[in-house]
Amino acid sequence: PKTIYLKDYQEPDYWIDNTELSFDLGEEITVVQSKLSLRLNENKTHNNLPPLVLDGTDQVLKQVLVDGKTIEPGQYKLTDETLALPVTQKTFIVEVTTEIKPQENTSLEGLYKSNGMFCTQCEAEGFRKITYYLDRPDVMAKFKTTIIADPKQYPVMLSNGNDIAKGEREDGKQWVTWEDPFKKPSYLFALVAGDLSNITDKYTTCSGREITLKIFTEHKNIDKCDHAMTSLKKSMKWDEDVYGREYDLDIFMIVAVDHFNMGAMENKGLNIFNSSCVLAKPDTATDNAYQRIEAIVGHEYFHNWSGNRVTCRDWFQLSLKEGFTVFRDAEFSADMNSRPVKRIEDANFLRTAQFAEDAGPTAHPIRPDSYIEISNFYTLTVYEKGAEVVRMIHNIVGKEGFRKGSDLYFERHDGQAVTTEEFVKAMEDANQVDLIQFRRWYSQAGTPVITVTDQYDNNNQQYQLTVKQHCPATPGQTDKKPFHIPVAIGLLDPEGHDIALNNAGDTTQVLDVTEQQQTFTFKNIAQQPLPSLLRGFSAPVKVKYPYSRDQLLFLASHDSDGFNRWEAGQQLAVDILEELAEKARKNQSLTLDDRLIQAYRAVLQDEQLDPAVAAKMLALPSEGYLAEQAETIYPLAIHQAREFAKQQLAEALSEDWLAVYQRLQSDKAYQPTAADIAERSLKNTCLSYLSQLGEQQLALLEKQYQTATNMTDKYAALSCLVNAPAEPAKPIAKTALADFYQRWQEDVQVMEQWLAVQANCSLPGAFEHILSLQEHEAFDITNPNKIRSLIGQFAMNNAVHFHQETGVGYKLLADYVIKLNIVNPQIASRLLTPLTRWKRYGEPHQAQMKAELVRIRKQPELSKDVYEIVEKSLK
Ligand code: B3K
Ligand code: ZN
Repeated sequence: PKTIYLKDYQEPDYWIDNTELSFDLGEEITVVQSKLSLRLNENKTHNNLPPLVLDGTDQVLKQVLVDGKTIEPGQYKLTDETLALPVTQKTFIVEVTTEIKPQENTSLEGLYKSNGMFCTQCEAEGFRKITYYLDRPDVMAKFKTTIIADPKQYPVMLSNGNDIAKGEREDGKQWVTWEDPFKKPSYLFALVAGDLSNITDKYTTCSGREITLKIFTEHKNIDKCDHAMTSLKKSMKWDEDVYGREYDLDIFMIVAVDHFNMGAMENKGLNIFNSSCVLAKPDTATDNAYQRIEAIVGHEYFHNWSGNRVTCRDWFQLSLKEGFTVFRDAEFSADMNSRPVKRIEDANFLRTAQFAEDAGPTAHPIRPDSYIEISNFYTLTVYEKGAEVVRMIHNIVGKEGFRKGSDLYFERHDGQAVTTEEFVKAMEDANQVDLIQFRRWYSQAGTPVITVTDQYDNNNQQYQLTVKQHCPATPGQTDKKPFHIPVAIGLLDPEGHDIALNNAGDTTQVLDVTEQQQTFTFKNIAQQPLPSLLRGFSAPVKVKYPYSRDQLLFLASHDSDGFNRWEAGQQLAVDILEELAEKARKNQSLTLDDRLIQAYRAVLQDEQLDPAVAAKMLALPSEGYLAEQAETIYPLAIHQAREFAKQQLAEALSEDWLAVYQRLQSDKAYQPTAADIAERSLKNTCLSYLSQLGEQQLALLEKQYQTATNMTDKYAALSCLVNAPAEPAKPIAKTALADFYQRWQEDVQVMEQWLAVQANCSLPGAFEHILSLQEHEAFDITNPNKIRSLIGQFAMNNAVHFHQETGVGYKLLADYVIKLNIVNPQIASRLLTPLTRWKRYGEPHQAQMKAELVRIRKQPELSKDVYEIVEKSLK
């Protein structure tokens, strides 16, 4: 397989101005006809007219015409991936007829079928599986699409833009034509045809235009669309209020599809969603699902400007649209719900998963330099770290400055395909700031580590912070230049109050760290302070400062920065858990440091605390986060240490858990509001500790399972029952799982949850049970959600069983990678992630994980997707 480099980017030889498509959808064969108006790219110098080289795969070419004249097979050149045509004019029309078989397309890329309905996924390079085309994001055309199908099976036929004509053919088939007035790259094309219901609503934009909103699903799911519709209207309003961005077409449509490789897709005017990211009702969806739906509906909607109106020049620029849009959706969620909690969740996720990616064999900058398969670059780095980079710019130029910058960006580049450079430039130009050094965040991979030391001079009343930065080497990048890191800090006096850092009385200051080592001096500091570092997680870096456990305990109860209060508690827990894990590994006896119990007690007894924040503060760092912190990972020791701490906390604070649990009982009707979600999350956190307490609390779990009137509470109880260590819990859990299945076996989304709760169970015997679930009716290897629920959850979140010492967990995962390599390469390559981290594990894990990677590499016909990841991991 060939590597593509950013440095080789060249504009295309030809542009496409207009694209007319027709799809005759059939059960055996689908016939695709395209008519493209082409024009020589005069920006480039050409000696003579170069051939037109179109991208295309997995289709049968039936006919080619140029300016109405047939091109015979001898005159064109066809390969597995391209069709080259001779060119004689500067502008010309190409007409191509091809045949495809969507019903056999299991890659879920291009045109495929899901539960009998036709749908598409074109980003990044799926359009070339539909027809021959210049399938690259800098080629932007106006699309007109006609869909022809049997109206009995496919009464609903949708594409981008507005429907402008429809009719019936003599053979009884129906046709409809859609026209999209906005130029777009092929990756934003979409088509849907099926027997669907919809809910309809209206939105009046800030300039008074009325937009029709529609959400389409299979008939049985029509009662699950309301939350997505509400979320859509909130998103439209928010983008007007915060960014001044108005919707542009007269109709906006969302379609829910069961078979989908990722969360959703922002096709112009016709977003296609994984049904799990759009469908919800109180008795089948959890609070998590409700919040995820709001975030993803927002994300895809926001792409209409950050991605569609202004798109990417090439796929190396992916973070231009994704980093920016993740930042936008995070701010939207923060505005709709709890801001500190959203920040805690995002930082926690980044530090667990993205930091691991940045420290592994597939580390890459948010703007990568090369790729083999672009699908492999829809990563946490491009998305989540990309969003953090945009957030840093936001913090550097301030809220108003950022708005000036985004206005300038949209105004300058509307209708264009641009690079991350244009984004940074607009921010600079609108604010007269210098982001030269800051640009290194786009080109250098790896997580910088800042090491902070301090010195207090009592005589001069001066305090000094010395900050050193270092970024570990990543593949292909050994010498890193210093980053521009905005480090927000505060200083606490011995009573725990913030010290004013300047005459204006500011108590948080951003230090612009730009050098390898820098010292910052604070004057008029009356007593030795305690620093609160990287407040609000102001940069995606690791911080090292030699806090004692007592100091962390102090910060956890006094820091005025909500994020850092949580963070201090986490650091305290990490420090204690690391020591426990080390002892567990050496088979020494374990005792829990009383300071952790004190910290938890303080949170439990503080009735003023926002319950959402309290729930976060009462959650131990995940095994994944602890693994990320470790020099060498011993997953079983980490698990043992964490379970021990959980048990000790449950016992030591049993009365507090129960008191808070009881205080939060409520018979309010379910509403997914921030306040209610917060209370449920604290209540169910208490329940999970109570579930550690053996027989005495089983009745409580059982009661919540049976009487819950919403899925959040029901699922929390189910999960606690399934994971309760006490022997008498086993039969109750078994009955609950069976009951849950009986009740919701017809509901696809609930069944995903049912598989996941079992895949996550770390109790003895759970692995055999997981193996048996592969044969269960509720599982289906052709459905990515089911793979993620059972196999993905098992490998990512069930360390004891995945990392068991016989290596059978690794083998299970590798077997799926091998099967999916043929069926669905994108999912295969994603699933592989946990194995790629082999170098960080102690033995016997390391050798066994590597052996499975080697076995995968030996498979015949490795897809580009899997090949690239395996190859990089074994280097
Ligand atoms: N842009 C799509 C992701 C497409 C992934 C293709 N392999 C969803 C999103 O980020 O909004
Ligand atoms: Zn996106």
